[in-house]
Amino acid sequence: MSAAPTSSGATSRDAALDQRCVDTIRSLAIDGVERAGSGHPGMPLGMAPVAYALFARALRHNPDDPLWPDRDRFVLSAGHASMLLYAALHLTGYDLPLDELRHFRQWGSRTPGHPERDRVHVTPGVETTTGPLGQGFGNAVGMAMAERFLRERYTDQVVDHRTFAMCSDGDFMEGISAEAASLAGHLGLGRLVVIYDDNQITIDGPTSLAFATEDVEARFRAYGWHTSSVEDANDLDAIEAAIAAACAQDERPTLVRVRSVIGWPAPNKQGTAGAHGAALGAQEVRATKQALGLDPDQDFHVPADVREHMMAGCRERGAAAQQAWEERFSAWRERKPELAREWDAAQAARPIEPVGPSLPVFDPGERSALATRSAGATVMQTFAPLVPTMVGGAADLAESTKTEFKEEASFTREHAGRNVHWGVREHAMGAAVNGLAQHGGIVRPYGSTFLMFSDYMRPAIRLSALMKLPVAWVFTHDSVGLGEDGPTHQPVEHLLALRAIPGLVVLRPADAAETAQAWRVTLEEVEGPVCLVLSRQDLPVLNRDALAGAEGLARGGYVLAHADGQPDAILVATGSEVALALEARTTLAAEGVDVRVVSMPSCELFAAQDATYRAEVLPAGVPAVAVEAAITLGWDRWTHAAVGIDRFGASAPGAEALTRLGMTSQEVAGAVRDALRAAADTAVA
Ligand SMILES: Cc1ncc(C[n+]2csc(CCOP(=O)(O)OP(=O)(O)O)c2C)c(N)n1
Ligand SMILES: [Mg+2]
Repeated sequence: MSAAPTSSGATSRDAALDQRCVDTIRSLAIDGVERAGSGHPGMPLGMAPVAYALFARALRHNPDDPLWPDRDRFVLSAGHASMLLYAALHLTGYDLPLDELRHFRQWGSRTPGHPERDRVHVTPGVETTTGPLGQGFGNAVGMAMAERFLRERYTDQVVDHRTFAMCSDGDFMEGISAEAASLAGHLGLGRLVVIYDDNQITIDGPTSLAFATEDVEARFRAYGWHTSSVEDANDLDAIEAAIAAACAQDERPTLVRVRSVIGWPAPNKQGTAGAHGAALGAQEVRATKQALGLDPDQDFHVPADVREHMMAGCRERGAAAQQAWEERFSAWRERKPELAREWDAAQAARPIEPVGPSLPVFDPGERSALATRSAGATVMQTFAPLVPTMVGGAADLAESTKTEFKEEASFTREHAGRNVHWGVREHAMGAAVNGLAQHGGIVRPYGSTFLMFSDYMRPAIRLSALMKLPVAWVFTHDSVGLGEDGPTHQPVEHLLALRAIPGLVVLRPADAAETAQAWRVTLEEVEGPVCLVLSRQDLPVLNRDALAGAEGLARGGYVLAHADGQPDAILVATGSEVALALEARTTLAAEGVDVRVVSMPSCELFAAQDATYRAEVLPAGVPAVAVEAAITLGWDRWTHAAVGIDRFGASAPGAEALTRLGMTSQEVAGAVRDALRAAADTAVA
């Protein structure tokens, strides 16, 4: 590799100054890692010219207003290279002072390792990066979909930007990127430009260990991408030419493969896995700076001309680009007041108007039983006009999960409709839904599949919670009650597994009315991600005249059925088991036992209520029994005993599977009697 950029194209630029900028990125990155004593110097050293080409030239961004809606998006999928991003952000004038770089990876700094995007953007300029390789690539696909959808809806007067991503070998070894690339190719996301750091090194050594035969470019071409390559990461002109060519593509996404040397020019570590994930060491840092012609005694040093060139230049260009957009945007607002109103609501991730008044009312007299997935379908149609930029779909199960907007078009290559056909690609769906939300302007993007397949998208669900993204995960076929498909399809541990994710709201409505409320709460009240867990089988439409109204769902758990005064016992049930609890209540009432039934569609929302409310619903000292067609682990937080299914299910008609696995009102009534006996024994003892 050459020590200085090759000059393959005539430019009016000051090549020496460009080189100093690139090398300043390099030196800041290795200083940050060195000071932290941890981090990843290899990719920042190798890919600094690409970061420079992007941040100082190609990206249309305004460091003084990192959230300007029409900015280009940049995703560092290989989030381990975060010092590369921090150095670029600092040098281009974002509010990320050198002191933050000095506190790389330290508690409370704005320069964490693998910076995720928080709802409020912890680090200005970080759209997102990812820890789990491949997720960021999927996010970028979602962002490009968002741009496409919004451009079509609001015209390129107001939406006209690109999504760039930087990926590593690991990103492309991960299967999720195959799914996401295939989808991006299918949709022809021409505004997506992905740069691949082909340094032929991963943690365990050279890619020849495990990635020798794969031709990534050929694979992407097969997906329908445009590809190009740059054979020397130090060839700034070639990089810029490749990016420019990518930006000229509007029909197909582009992969630019850049051959780099990890850790270049660290004399002892370049080209080896040793440069990937550990500080270089003081001697090697000095030697690297010397190789770059920098003063080895200077730390976190930014030459004045570099600062002037990168910072002033980017801020000036960014401000001008944003200003031009603001003018177009104001003119558009005046011409299109209705759309502008919609835009404002969408930017705030909210419906145009409250959805409550338009929600359907389900009358048990008209229809006595309805699957909550079917109720969900009806509810979605009623709120659809109030969230015109809500986009989503199922992973090839729309017929089953019933999550389509009926009167709306599909999201295709030709037209960005609201119904996305994700294909059988749960991993990519998860990451792209997150990307749709990260982009902004798309209200509650959603992805849907069977509850059991949530396992295939768990990393994305986890990241949605970590980043507090306003997305909806709609999971149907929520218990062994789905029946004949058998135990591979019957979720038993999934509710608990989802509840274990901090910040994720899991909502399992008991009937049609609760399903309507569940969507309302999702669209209007919960800031972060929500899992809607719905039944395949019909459930009784509860007679709300004789019971409490479904609005109680907003508090997570509420008293559904209860005689006045202190009950003898409490049944706490979720989803399909609420009807079972009501039956058991009737049985026990005939025996003189007064049972309260609490519907608990969301443990998280209930836990967030104040102690007084929680004690009203679940008074201390009253034996409480949980009922849920799933493993019982976790219910001891709320109840003294639980009726559930602590084993895998079995292939049988749904009703029989439920009965044989103990989900009967007799079993539930028996558990209440046991709990009352246990309480009495304790009292005597
Ligand atoms: C899903 C996932 N698995 C494993 C890791 C741990 N990990 C971090 S980087 C990396 C691979 C490093 O190779 P590459 O992606 O080529 O990055 P480079 O070293 O070239 O910068 C691995 C396995 C991860 N971050 N995410
Ligand atoms: Mg690599």
